[in-house]
Amino acid sequence: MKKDVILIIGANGQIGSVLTKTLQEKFGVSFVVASDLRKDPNFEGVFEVIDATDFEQIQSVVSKYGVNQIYHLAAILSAKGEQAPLATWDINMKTLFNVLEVARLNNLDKVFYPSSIAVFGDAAAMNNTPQDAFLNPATVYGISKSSGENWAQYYFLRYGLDVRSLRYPGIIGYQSLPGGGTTDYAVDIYHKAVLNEEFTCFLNADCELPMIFMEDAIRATIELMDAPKESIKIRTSYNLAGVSFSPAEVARSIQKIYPDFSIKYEADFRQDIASKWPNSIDDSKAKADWAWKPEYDLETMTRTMIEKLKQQYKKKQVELENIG
Ligand code: NAD
Ligand code: AKB
Repeated sequence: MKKDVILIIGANGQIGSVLTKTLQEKFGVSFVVASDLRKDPNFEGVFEVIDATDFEQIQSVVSKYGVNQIYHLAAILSAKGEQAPLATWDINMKTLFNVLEVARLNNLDKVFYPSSIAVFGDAAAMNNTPQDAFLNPATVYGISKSSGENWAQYYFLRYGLDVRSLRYPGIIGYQSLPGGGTTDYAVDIYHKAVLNEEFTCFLNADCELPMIFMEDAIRATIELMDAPKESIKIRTSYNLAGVSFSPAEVARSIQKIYPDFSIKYEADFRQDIASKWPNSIDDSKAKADWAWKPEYDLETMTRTMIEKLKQQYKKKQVELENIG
C-alpha cells in the first residue's frame, strides 16, 4: 500500500510546531515535510522553506516528495490581522487558494484547513453557539476564515476534494507561544505565574471565551483526519469545544497553586474583538459525527500547564548555568 506523505504549511507556529511532532510520530519522520517562511535551526526532520502565497513553491514540494495530504496552517491571526487588514486578507486567502488548487491538480487525498471561533459575530447566540449560526465576523481574520470554510466546501462539492476543517477555539499549550491572536493572554498568564510575575490582562476580567488545551486540539485534528469519509457530514467547518473561562476564572485556578499570583486588567482593542466572539460553543455535531470528546477541563489544564512550564524554565536555567 502507498505510504502517506504529509506536507505541513505554517509548521513553525503555535499549532504547527506541536502538530508536526505528532504527525512525525504517527507517519514516520521521513514521511512528514514541514514548511514555513523560515527554517528553525533546531528543527529535526524534513523541512522546506515555502512561502504559501507562491503556488509554484507548494507545487514543487508536493512533486518532489509525492505529498498526498496537506495540513494548511499558515495564516495571520485576529489581533495581528487588524494592523493590516488588506494584507491579511491577501495572505489568508491566497495561501488557501494555492493549497486548494495544488491539491485539486495533483489529486491529493486530503487537506486540513483550520477555521476559528472568529467566524462568529454579534448575530450568533453567545452561549453554546450552534454549528449553523449566522456568521457576521467583525475582524478581517474572521472574514477570511468564514470565506475559507465556504471555499473548502466548494472544492469538496465541485471537485470532490476531501477538505476537512475545525473551528478551533483559543489554543492553550506549554510547548509553543501564540502568534498574534485575541486568546493569547491565556497562554501568557501561565508563563507569568510560573515566573512569579504579575500579569496584565488585555481583556476584561469577566470576558469568557471558548478555549482548548493543545493536547485536545491536536487529538481532535488527528481524529477528524482519520475519520471515515462518509462520517464527515459538515464540509464547511466543525464547531469544536474544549473549556470556556474568563480571565478572572483562569486566574483563580492559578491561585489554587500560587496563592500570591496577581492579575490586573488593562483592556485594549482585543477586548472589542473578544466581545463579539462566543462565550461557549455547541460541538454536538463533532461529537455525533466522529465521536469527539475533550479531556481537559480548566483545573487539569492549569495543573498540566504549570507543571510543564516549571520543568521547561528549570531546564533553561540549568542550560544557562552550564554555559556560564
Ligand atoms: P501562528 O501564527 O503561530 O503560526 C502561523 C505560521 O504560519 C507561522 O509560523 C508563520 O510563519 C506561517 N506563515 C505565515 N505566512 C505564511 C506564508 N505566506 N507561507 C508560509 N507560512 C506562513 O498560528 P497558529 O496559532 O499556529 O495557527 C495555525 C492555524 O490555526 C491558523 O490558520 C489559525 O488561524 C488557526 N487557528 C489557531 C488558533 C489558536 O488559538 N492558535 C485558534 C483558531 C484557529
Ligand atoms: C485568535 O485569537 O486569533 C486565535 C483564534 C481563536 O482564532 N487564537
